Amino acid sequence: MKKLYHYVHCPYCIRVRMGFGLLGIPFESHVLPYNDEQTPLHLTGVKMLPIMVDEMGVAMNESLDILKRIDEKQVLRFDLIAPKADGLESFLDRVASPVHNLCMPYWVWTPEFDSESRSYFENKKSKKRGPFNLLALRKDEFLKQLPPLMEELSSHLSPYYCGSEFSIADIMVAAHLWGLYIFPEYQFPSQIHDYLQDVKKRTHFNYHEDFWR
Ligand SMILES: N[C@@H](CCC(=O)N[C@@H](CS)C(=O)NCC(=O)O)C(=O)O
Repeated sequence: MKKLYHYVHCPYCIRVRMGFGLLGIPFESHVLPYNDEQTPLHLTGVKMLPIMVDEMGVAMNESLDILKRIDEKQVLRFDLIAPKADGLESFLDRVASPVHNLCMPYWVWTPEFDSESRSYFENKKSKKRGPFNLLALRKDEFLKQLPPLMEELSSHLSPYYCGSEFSIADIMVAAHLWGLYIFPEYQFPSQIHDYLQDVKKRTHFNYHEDFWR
């Protein structure tokens, strides 16, 4: 069986979990503590997850490369993204900033983290974003950035990001937005919530499953 090394909150890791789920490929799940540098460095030479290790023991990283490798029958329809690729990448970049600023202070209190990995994560992330207590105080500023982004997303959905067919683009969008469900004062517009729930259903995604094993 393939092994997947991942962080529960990480959108790139969620992409791969969703892809495995959509394709019905079972995998051995390994949630690594964020401060474990040794395991990813040993597997790929880079401290970055997700990492998939195949049945032959070959390790690879990069979420989209992993998904292309496991998608033998091209169910994920990477071909549909090309005309929308720039817009999609730009949307993901712009939405990541408020999502991460709002959610990081909450993610670190989920069972994925212990005190050491929490300190490691906050030390690393606060270099760019500032301390998490200040991020939490600035929540209104970040919340205000979300409605125009949700409207932009909404204008692309008909009902899926690339048109009538579900594709990898929907997994990329949903994986980036999923973490926002943790933020207590944010509610997705109902169309976006329904869209995310549809992606969840198709991909048999269960965000919390590794927490309660
Ligand atoms: N391009 C990579 C990005 C993966 C990535 O950025 N992973 C982050 C977690 S969200 C990571 O492993 N960071 C390690 C660290 O900052 O210590 C992909 O698509 O897989």
